[in-house]
Amino acid sequence: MDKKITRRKPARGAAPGKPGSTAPDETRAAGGELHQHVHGTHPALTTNQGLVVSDNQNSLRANPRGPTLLEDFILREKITHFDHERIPERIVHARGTAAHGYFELTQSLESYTTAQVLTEVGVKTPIFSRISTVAGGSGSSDTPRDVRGFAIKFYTQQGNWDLVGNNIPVFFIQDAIKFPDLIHAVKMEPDRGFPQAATAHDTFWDFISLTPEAMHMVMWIMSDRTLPRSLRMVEGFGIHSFQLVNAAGDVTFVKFHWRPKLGLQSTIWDEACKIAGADPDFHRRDLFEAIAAGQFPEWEFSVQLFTQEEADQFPFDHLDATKLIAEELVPLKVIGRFVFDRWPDNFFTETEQVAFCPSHVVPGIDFSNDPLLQGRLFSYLDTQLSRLGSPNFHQLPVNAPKCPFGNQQRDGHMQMGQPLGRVSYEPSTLSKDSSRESPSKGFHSAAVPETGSKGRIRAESFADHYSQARQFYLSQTAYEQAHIASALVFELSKVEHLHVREAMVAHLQPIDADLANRVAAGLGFDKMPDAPVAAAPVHEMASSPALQIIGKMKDTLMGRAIGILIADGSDGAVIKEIAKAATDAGASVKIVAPKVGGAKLADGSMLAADGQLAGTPSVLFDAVAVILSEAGSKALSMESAAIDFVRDAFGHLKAIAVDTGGQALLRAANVGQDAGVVDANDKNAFIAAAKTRQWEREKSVRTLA
Ligand code: HDD
Repeated sequence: MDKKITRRKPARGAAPGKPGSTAPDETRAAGGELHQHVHGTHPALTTNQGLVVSDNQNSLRANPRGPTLLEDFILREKITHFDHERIPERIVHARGTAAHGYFELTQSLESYTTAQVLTEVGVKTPIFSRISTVAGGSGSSDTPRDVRGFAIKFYTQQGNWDLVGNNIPVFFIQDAIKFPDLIHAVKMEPDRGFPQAATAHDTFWDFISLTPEAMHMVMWIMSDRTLPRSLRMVEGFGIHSFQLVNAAGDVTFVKFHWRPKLGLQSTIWDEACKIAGADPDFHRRDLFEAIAAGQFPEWEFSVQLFTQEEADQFPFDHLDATKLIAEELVPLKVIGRFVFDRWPDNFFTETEQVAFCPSHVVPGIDFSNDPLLQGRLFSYLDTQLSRLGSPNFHQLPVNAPKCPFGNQQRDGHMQMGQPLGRVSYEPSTLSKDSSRESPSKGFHSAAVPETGSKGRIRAESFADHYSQARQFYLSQTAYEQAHIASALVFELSKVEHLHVREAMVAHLQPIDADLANRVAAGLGFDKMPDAPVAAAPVHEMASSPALQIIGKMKDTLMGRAIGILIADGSDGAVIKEIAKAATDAGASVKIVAPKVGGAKLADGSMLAADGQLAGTPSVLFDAVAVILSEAGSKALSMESAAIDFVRDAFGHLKAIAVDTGGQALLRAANVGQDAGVVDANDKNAFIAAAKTRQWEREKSVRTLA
């Protein structure tokens, strides 16, 4: 809303009521137009020094049409502050969305750890969590094919614990020293400044084709895991093994997992691309609207616990971040849940300034020797210094612990505290109340023995790069396998260098010969490139259905959206029935009409629309209903937005409820009939079909690899 300022005195040299003038009892909006005064208790607008500003519309000029004076310290303060509004965006994960919430422990891990956040059942620990894409800049869209970062800051009574994970349980590389190369390869190519937020380009695949350890992650990023339907429908993983340490100093390895209450769900690639155009803020808006509606997103929090002796039996090294421990091998133990229940008050001060560091742990949680994690322990603190510009970034409200904290660190840029007394060192005898170390309560690193020779050596146990990639691919449903193969064809088709395409197809052979054949055929190869010489034999691993998305979808419409397309003459009773059935099933419903003012229904009443047809395509919904009169259908058959609405819904494998009148629009759009296209009067059939995608339909709408 425009800020309005009351003028008490006409400005010198300007006529009352004209631009540049100020008349009593009138207000002027920033644009200069005059408004009636809005009564209220507005505090005075001041400079940052507390000086009340008399005029926020005009800078100080030598005369009304003369030059602006350097003397205008009010203008200079305002513009200077504005010029410095942005801080460097995150080098990765620049685009993100965050929320406040709480973590509630339901099962104590007391025998494993001294971390109170994992031992005090029923205690609600405040959290702040940020979910992000990786490759794009902060203004990029929400739905590129990309990993989602999922960072959680637990404000525990023993200090802040940051769990900085992703929605995929493995990573591209085994050693942190490769991270800058990986990120340079995936980001916009440096000479041309594109593509934004995309892996489908030469430098990414060139680097990946030279990095066999990335092959497991390649399977995950080419799967629909990187196309989430909603941030409320992604899993999260701490990825690395961490160590839990109990009161006796015993160590147990742990991996952290969190699973969404709404189940997993993804979009179709073509749909994700179209969403980016229709609503670049699709995920951010979805989370905002869900929290505003009181539908608080929730995740189940679990651990996988295992000992060194058990780890020694695994056919892979758990310190290698390109490997996961299948749920079938070490089951997940559910120990709690977390909920997002409050949107930040201010995007910049919270979502932008939040600083996560994997090095932020609490007593009872320790790191493992995973070389990727070890490098991360350095990188994040360094990044915060560069982004936030001060070693006092922990004093920002979103970053400050919610338990007492203090030490003898002093001064620095933007020191906001007011440390008292003459003692700024430890130990001291001069002060009774300065902070001291606490051997009993303090953080102790796990006392694990270390032996061996120093060197830049990758462990032999890290050499198998294909077995888990194969396990992942073979654990997918046929539909998901086809999506992986097609994604590879799409991505590699964007690669200009033939040798890079060939090198990638070569890597697919040890993963699965059929996959390699499908991708080679999709790229139009006339012969299969030679398979690479694998550094370790490929093991056959047990299938793990827990790696699927389809297997982890929930039979629910909770959190899903239904769009109902109407026009003048639509049947209000049918619309009402469908809308009620959908909302009863937990979905949100939006009415889409050619005019946002609504449509005049068959009974003469007006029904307001939530969205205008051209700006509300069916990609924004999980299922649609098309409720039209014959005349309405005929009129919409001439509208490309209406044709696209139904054709995309069909092409994106969504359920479509249609009444007799609406059928004409489906025919005009060449939309076929199948089990997912149901009579609008059979609302139960529609609700059942809307809970899933019509996977069987896919072969009739597109050629998959
Ligand atoms: Fe990282 C940000 C997750 C490897 C260096 N990372 C960042 C964020 C997430 C992750 C979720 C965004 C946090 C936020 O919302 O502010 N990163 C991961 C995961 C990794 C990983 C799950 C592997 C398992 N990262 C990784 C390595 C390095 C970094 C190996 C460097 C050696 N990551 C950074 C960073 C960022 C970051 C440059 C950028 C912004 C920030 O830290 O705060 O330091």
